[in-house]
Amino acid sequence: MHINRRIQTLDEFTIQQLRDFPHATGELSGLLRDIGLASKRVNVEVNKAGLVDILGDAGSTNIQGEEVKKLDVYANNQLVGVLKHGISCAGIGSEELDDILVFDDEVSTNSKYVCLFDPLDGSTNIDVNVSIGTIFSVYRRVSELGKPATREDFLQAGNRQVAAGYIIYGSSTMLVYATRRGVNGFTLDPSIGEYSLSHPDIKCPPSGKMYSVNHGNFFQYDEPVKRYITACQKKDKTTGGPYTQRYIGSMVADVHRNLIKGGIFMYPGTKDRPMGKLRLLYECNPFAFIVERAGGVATNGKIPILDIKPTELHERTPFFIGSKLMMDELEGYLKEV
Ligand code: AHM
Repeated sequence: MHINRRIQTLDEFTIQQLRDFPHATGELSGLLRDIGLASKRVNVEVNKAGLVDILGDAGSTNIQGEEVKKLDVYANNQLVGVLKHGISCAGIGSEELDDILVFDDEVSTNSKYVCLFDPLDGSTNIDVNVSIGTIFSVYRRVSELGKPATREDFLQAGNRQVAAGYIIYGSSTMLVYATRRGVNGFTLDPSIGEYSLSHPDIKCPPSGKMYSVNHGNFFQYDEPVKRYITACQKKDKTTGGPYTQRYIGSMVADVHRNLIKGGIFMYPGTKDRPMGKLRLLYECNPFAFIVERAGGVATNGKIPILDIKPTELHERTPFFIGSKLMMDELEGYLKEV
């Protein structure tokens, strides 16, 4: 029988990486496997989202007599379930939950990682068949092993992430994750139900042709941001502008595209919401870690996102992320008074 060894599954890949570190315990690989499993279950439900009229609306009872959960609640429950019953996670923080959830059984209290996630980002796009995603972030605990995880484990600066990743439920389903060793992308092969390495060692192009921002908020942005956006639309020999505007309203899709093709994504503060919309712990930190590992840059307009020391689980931050040279150019505008 011929087995195509050129295709490496997510499990094979993480085990291969473990072999390079003989002292590694395999906990991180276990965590990634658990998240991969939860995402496959979410993927099945996301693909059925258009059948809502047949299967029943959220909150109602479907024809099998089962209660239909909103997809973001379903995704949250799947992630909590696998991580609680796995052997690698001492607790979770979720965009869907007000507070952290600490697992207090013996295995979990001896686990060295905590995980934060946005179970279904861009969920307002589900009804219209636009790509959405799951975003996750992994930290090594700072609290004592053998005892329950504490809030301090979750309120660490992004530069202390051990791993971060996302799953994009798009025209194909992909899991992309980063560790200090680099960024790799895996595409779900529906025929075998496995993620297979499709985008090894992803590097964010230093420049690109696309900028992503909500133009509807233009008059709410600070002057330097407005000037930069206006410059993106002008012909410019140094930048190669005008850039193309692309904004899906689903950050996973927007940043994924820019990571692969080059570009810049912005969610600045507005007059009404000076801290913007996006959450530091669940959305910005994981993407900042991934994009920086791939050679890009992420800031809040003043300092690197990864240097921000969080004080609250659900805090928000202005967010600028993308190709290095485009971010340098933006920084020039933001420095102007
Ligand atoms: P959500 O958590 O309610 O899905 O919101 C997050 C999403 C991001 O994916 C996206 O970049 C942003 O909200 C879009 O917001 P806006 O419609 O204000 O531009």
